[in-house]
Formats: sequence, C-alpha cells, structure tokens
Amino acid sequence: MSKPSILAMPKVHPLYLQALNAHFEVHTCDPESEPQWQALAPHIVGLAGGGESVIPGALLAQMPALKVVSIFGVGYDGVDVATALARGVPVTHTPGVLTDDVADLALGLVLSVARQIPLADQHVRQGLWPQGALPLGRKVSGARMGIVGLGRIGQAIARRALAFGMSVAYTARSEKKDAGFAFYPSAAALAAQVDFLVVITPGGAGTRHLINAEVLQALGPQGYLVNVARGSVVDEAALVQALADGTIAGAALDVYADEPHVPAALWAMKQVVLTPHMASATHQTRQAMADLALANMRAGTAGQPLLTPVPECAGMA
Ligand code: NAP
Ligand code: 8YV
Repeated sequence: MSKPSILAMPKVHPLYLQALNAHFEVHTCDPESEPQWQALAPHIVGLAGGGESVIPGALLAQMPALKVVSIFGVGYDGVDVATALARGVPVTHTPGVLTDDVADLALGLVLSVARQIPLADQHVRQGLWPQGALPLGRKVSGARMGIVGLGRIGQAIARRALAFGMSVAYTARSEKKDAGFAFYPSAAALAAQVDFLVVITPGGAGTRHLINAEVLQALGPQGYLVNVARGSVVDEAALVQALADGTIAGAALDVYADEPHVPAALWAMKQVVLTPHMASATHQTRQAMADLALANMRAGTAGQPLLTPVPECAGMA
C-alpha cells in the first residue's frame, strides 16, 4: 500500500524528516519542487513545519484533504491558526520536551553575558592574557531576575535562578498567585526592579515589540536583557540604540527579527552575546521533538486523538 503524502516546509529539521520518511511520502515545499507538490496538493494529508515556519492561510487552502499541521517546536506564531481552525484542520506542537534545554540556555546566556565568558575565551585564544586581565564582570548569584512570560519555560528558568540565589519576579498576561514570585503588571514595571530581564513569551501579534525603548530605559544602565523567545518580541532597532548609548549594560540573544540575519551593529559589541536560535538544539531534545511531532502527524492523519494540539485546537483533539 502506498504511503500517505505529506508536505514539509523548507528547513524542517533532518531528524523530523527522517522520522516522517519512514511512514509518509514526504514532499518538500520549496520553489524548485513546487510544480511537483502542487500536482499532488489534492492528496496531501499532513503539513510538517518548524517553530520558525511561516504557514499562511493561502497555503492551507491549496490542500483540501489536509488533516493536520504538525509543528516541530513549541512556538507556532508563524502558523495561521485561525484559518486552519476555520478549515477544520488542527495544529499541533511540541511543548514540554524542550523546556529544560531552553531554560538551561537562558541561564547559560545570563552567565555568559554577565561573566563575559565568550569574550574571555577569545582573550585566551588570541594570546591577549599575558598583556593583562579582562575588565571585571557582573556577579550573577544573588542578583535580581525578572522573567517576561511565566509559562512552562519561564517557570523552569525561575527554578534555575533560585538555585543561583537570585530573587525572581515576573510579568505575564495574568498573575500566578501560587507561583510565589512578585508579579508586575507590565514589562516596564518589572524591568525597573531587576538586573536581568529574561524574555520567554510566544511570538506573534500579541507580543510584538513588548520590549521597547521604554522597557529598556526602565531596565537601566546596570541591567541586562536576555531574549530566548522570538525576535519579534523585542524592538531590535531600539535595542541596538540602547546598547550603543549605554541605556542598558548588555544583552544576550538567541533569537532575532530577521533570522538568520543579525544586525551588523551587534556583532562588534563586547557587551553582547549572540547565539543562532539554538536553545533546544541538543541531540536528546531534538530527537524527543521529532518523536512527538511524528506521533502528532501519525495521529492526525489517521484520525486519532492528537497528543499535543496547540491550545486553540484543544477542543478538536
Ligand atoms: P507557555 O507555557 O505557553 O508560556 C508562555 C508565557 O508567556 C505565559 O506565561 C503567558 O502568560 C506569557 N505571555 C503570553 N503573551 C504575553 C504577553 N502579551 N505579555 C506577557 N506575557 C505573555 O510557552 P512555553 O512553552 O514556555 O514557550 C514560550 C515560548 O518560548 C514559545 O512560544 C517560543 O516562542 C519560545 N521558544 C524559543 C525557543 C528557542 O529556541 N529560542 C525554544 C522553545 C521555545 P499567561 O500565562 O498569563 O498566559
Ligand atoms: C526550534 C523553537 O529551534 O520550539 C520552538 O519554538 O523555536 C525551537 O525549539 C524550532 O522549533 C526548530 O524549528
């Protein structure tokens, strides 16, 4: 019996593609193979994407037999979920399995920017140590952390911060009374009270430029911004300006407005640490994400209950 046909968005992770290939006829949605998959569009039952994939309603409309969109990633801000819902097509994602890795990297970025670890590594490799020491860093233990978004990953970041003897405060859409941390109703109010502001909300219209010039001003010249959420959450032009003129002390970023392009102005800044959207990039977690995304794809295309639908589609599972 022939395998069901599915379409994979460009740059879907190889581990996910490998898993899909065992069960499906996988077509790739790139410009070169467009005529090929478009001829098959009426038969495509599943759409595979990653956390950064842009899946507009117009694409969904080309696949009348589509039964599920399965995203390899917890973020799905690029998916037109409203159109998928209207077409009766559920969207799934991979929450939970990557929480620890993303929280680990967030703390790694806090330490990297405060203790200048990448800069120190360069100092040694470039033979500069004999000429003198680096400027002193900023102590992390005991400092004040503010978390923008106290969801699965935000809470995991908070647990790690507590282990460093940091105090934790947060903002979110709603107060979490049993979390035991101070709640601030806005990012600006939170920023004014902390040394490290860590951003871990979803992307999309609801959080666009949540971190703007006003928030950076509130964070102040001793404050550091860490973004492991989505590039869209931070006004990148305002951030570059704030770093250039000393409005804030430094920043550590895993995500950017126009990936994989990073503003050239940031490259030369010693008070900035840059990583290439890699917070979930470990063998163990990427395999767990591939396994869960495949399980959702198999369930959705077989008309079985979904494992992890996005909240908007929970009622459809
Ligand atoms: P989650 O459990 O849904 O948590 C999201 C949190 O963001 C919630 O606390 C929510 O508040 C808060 N939030 C949403 N909109 C907000 C707003 N407008 N203002 C303030 N807070 C807001 O999601 P998660 O599993 O922790 O993942 C969070 C995000 O991390 C993902 O959506 C993704 O974009 C990003 N991520 C990045 C990477 C990476 O590689 N860098 C990897 C994984 C995830 P309420 O609780 O009040 O609703
Ligand atoms: C991945 C992510 O890099 O889960 C997310 O939302 O951004 C990351 O885990 C991404 O999904 C891989 O496509």
